[in-house]
Amino acid sequence: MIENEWKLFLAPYEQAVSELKVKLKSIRQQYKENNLHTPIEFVTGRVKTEDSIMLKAKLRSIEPERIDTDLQDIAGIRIMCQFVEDIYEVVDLLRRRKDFKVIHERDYIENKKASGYRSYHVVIQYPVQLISGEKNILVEIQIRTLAMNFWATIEHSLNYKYQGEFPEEINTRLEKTAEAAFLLDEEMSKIRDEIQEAQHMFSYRRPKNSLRSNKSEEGDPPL
Ligand code: 0O2
Ligand code: 0O2
Repeated sequence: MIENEWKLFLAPYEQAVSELKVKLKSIRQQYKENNLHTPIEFVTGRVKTEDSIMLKAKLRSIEPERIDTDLQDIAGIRIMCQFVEDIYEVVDLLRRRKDFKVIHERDYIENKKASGYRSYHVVIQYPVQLISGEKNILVEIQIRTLAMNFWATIEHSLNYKYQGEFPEEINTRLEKTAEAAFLLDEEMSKIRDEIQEAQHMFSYRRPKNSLRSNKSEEGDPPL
């Protein structure tokens, strides 16, 4: 594909990611406005680059004309949660949506990957409205706790450095840190009620003209 063809090919994916980010952030907002614990901590999204698409297609022997059906994560959304229980609440919310259809689910929490990776993956079919009409595209939504995200982010950068061929020592340490992250999630779940009560008290006491900007208030507890 030449540059302009790539631009046209990726445009609906860019649109889907932008729309979904707005929709999912609005779920968070609705929970907050109703003074309820929000299962969504923050949302990020990205569209794969041309290079990354071509590389993955080559590694999987996917023909160029099948890229949009066989590569499910050209558009990717990531939802971060505080607790493992929140992940399953988010998955339920996604299943009940009327504006897209869940077509695949992969539970890498119950069935962690050999690398130690944990996350819940949902692939949806999302209709994008274009001037040429409606186009259904696939979007991969990864739902994970903050601890799972911390581990995956670090492992991803190491993977980039070592191209998956980790020295034995790093491999062992990564396995250990994956278990430590999981243990952290388990321990947090055990004191979930206490944490949520504290967070609820914080949000009630926070003055409306707090000096902190809205952006930093989004994810962190207020000062
Ligand atoms: P990116 O954009 O760099 O994150 P697979 O056959 O397992 O590779 P498949 O069938 O495409 O993958 O789907 P899967 O496993 O549900 O999702 C793949 C994506 O999940 C990856 O995207 C990662 O984002 C994430 N992921 C899966 N396994 C791991 C892992 O061991 N470590 C980390 N850090 N992330 C993982 P990409 O293609 O790597 O792209
Ligand atoms: P906003 O401005 O409403 O989106 P973009 O839409 O381009 O700004 P992008 O590039 O998809 O966002 O993702 P980005 O910038 O990585 O992060 C999206 C949101 O997640 C931003 O919040 C970030 O502040 C928030 N975020 C990213 N990493 C973390 C983190 O480690 N912890 C917490 N708590 N939040 C994080 P907004 O204000 O919704 O951005």
